[in-house]
Amino acid sequence: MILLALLVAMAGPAPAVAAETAPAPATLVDLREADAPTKLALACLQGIVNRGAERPVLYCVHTAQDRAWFDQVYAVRGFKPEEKTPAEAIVRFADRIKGEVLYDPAQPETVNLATALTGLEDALPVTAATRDASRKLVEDLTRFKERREACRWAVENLLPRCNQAKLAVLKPEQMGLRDYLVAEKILPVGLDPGVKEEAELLRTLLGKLEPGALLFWGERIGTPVETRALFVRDPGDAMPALARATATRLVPGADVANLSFHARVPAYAPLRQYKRLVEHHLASYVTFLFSGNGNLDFGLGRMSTLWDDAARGYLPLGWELHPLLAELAPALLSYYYVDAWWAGVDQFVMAPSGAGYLPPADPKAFEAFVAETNEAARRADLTALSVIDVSASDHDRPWARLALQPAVRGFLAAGTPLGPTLSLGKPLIGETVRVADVEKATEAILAAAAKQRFVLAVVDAEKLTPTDVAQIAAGLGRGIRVVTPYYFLDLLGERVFLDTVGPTMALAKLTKVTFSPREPGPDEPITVKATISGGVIDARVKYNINGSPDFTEPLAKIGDEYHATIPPTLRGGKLTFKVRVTDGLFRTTWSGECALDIKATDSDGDGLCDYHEELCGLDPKNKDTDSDGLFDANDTAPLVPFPRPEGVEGPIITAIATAPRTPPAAGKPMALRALVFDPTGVKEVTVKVTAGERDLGRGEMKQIGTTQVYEYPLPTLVAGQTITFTIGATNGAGKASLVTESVPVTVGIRIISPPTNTLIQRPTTIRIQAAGKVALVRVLLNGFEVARLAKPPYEYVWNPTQYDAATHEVMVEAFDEKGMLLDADAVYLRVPPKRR
Ligand SMILES: [Ca+2]
Ligand SMILES: [Ca+2]
Repeated sequence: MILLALLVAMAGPAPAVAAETAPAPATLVDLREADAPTKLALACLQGIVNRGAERPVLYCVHTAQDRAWFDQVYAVRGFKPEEKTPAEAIVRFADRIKGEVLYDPAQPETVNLATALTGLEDALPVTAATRDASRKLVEDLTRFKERREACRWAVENLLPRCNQAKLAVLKPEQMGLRDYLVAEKILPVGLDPGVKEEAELLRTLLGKLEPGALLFWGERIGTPVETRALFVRDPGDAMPALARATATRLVPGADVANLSFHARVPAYAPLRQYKRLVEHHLASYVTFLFSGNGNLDFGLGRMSTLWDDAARGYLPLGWELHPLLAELAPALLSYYYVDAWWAGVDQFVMAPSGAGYLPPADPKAFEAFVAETNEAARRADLTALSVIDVSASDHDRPWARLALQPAVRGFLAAGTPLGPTLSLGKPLIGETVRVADVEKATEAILAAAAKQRFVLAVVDAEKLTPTDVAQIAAGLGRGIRVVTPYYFLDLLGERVFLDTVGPTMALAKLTKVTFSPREPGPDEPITVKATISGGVIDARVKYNINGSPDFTEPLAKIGDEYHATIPPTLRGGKLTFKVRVTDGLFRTTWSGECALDIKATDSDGDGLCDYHEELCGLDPKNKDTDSDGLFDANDTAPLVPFPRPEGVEGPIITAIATAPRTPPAAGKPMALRALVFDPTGVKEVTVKVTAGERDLGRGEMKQIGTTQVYEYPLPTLVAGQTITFTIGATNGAGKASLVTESVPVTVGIRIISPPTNTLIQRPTTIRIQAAGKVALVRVLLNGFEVARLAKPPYEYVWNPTQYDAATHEVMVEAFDEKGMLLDADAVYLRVPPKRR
């Protein structure tokens, strides 16, 4: 039995590709089969021609992933690929080549020197075999017979002419990064910090750079535990220690390519995160963080593979992103952000440790590091920080200073064994479980959750995928809730505060909520301001767009007011929000609901506004960009035609689901929905509903508006039944198709009175109806349990005189005898101001 969630299909297209009016040609060279001298020549040429260009013009394919990025992000965002061989590309850009630099493949360090020189002289690196005598010979590097000698010459003669704010330590065989080195005139050296004399030379070299200089290191760094071990044992001259000692910002990463291209294409969507709200009345919380250990190439390589995993987008997950990607690959970063916006469950955390792999030891450099980290957090909305602690004492710990930065929201300290705590009011937790094996991790999380309420599970991204994590999550049971990193930190902060400070008599009063602008477009953030007096433990905005799941932003105190920014909705429609305040007695109150229309043009009338379609690379004037019959708004891959299932000649019937929830709940009004489409159009859709042998009715499924979703109202269902739907449809060509799906009916609970938004002035009975085998009904007021009802009638008398004049949430939950949550329902009730 497969029931696709309708919401997923309704959520619309996959990310991140867009058409602009005049495509710019980009030369695409496949280097996967090329020899080393060709790769070097092309990477250097790429740096020369992309440097300073308004739009980059040369893209090299070193790996399949390079090709995938071009196709996913650039080919449909106004870049027209012109595939050329390496030789053709050199001819194409011959006028940009001012000479040649001769190097010796037998003396690998001359490759690094040649890279620097081609950057300085706009020359092409050549060997004796590839030398073109018609071009001027700028420099002959074949005189160098020894690595250190070559490096010393480079430090004396090239470094003064090179970029003083960036350096690279690179093995000569690494080609990917070289285009960027050439474009930015960065000197690469092949020094090994593990060799004593070379470490000294490297130390001298780093000392000549500007404070806070970036050090690109062509190696992939290990786990934070390994880094910590390095410092505990002996800092020695390992690269992280050397960078920390010389106040350079280490940027590790082995497979990085095309940065001269990526860095010159701006982000095409706001780099803002959308944070799913989770109500907090369950026992323990776990957050999974996919960690790339702070390597720059994680976001460019391995993460994009994991991103395509079938389970990604269905389970709340955290992903570490290197903050420099906002500068070095903004368009690729927007790809992740737009995609995360669709799914609503992926969140990004700043990779360790902010504006450099490790905070520098030098106090002055550290201040600069802190300011840079705050700026990076603000720029890409990466306000949860993954930090590595290699300090000997609490005094030196980086998070205390970072916690004072306004953009920093909390810390996840990978590799550090540390329970949940607060650092200057900002939540902080160490790694509870390292996830490298499904079974062991499941056991470890269960064991940890028995001891502490919050579990940070850091996932080894090299070994495990989102599918593996979904398997772990399934093994945790209902007592442990998987949440995104941001809400995890918010809940943790609130909990630790309550545990350490305890309830206080500081009562809070929410008196006013305003927002601006009054008529925002889909690309504009919305600022919400609230006036709250008294002691506030937590204040936040809860919002949704067109009935989406709820998202949240915290309100931060600015002057006398509290402010939050709702990110741009990216689509037109109705935005609704409420403000929730929790005070010192852990009482929560809600504001009334604010609703505003986000005005946006939808030229083709498919339900997606033009701005939204442009973001996603769709044709705003064609409701079915790939002509597969499925409108863009319903198409999860709107640029790739939907493959017609074998043997199906009539319309494609998919995303069969019951609403408002699947599986259907007993005793509640329910409807059946299906997405039905065909390139020739759909003529008729009918359904037959049965429970075992019993006929529960049949009829026509009606199209909802002009969407491709068809609906049929269901009779009242009984828990324990299995319902079978047989849907038939015919298309414009008269061909028919038939699909059958079965689903069991589960328990349903609902509040039958009073209805939501009722004004409550005197003690009022909340009447609850539960259908099916229910062992327990819980009643929660503003998230806190006020009653447990073991048998019907399920009723609770609520006395509003003890509550503030505000909107209050009443939630009911049904559990089975094993304590599994079966269903829930909620209403909002208003208490008017009291008369004296
Ligand atoms: Ca449209
Ligand atoms: Ca389509």
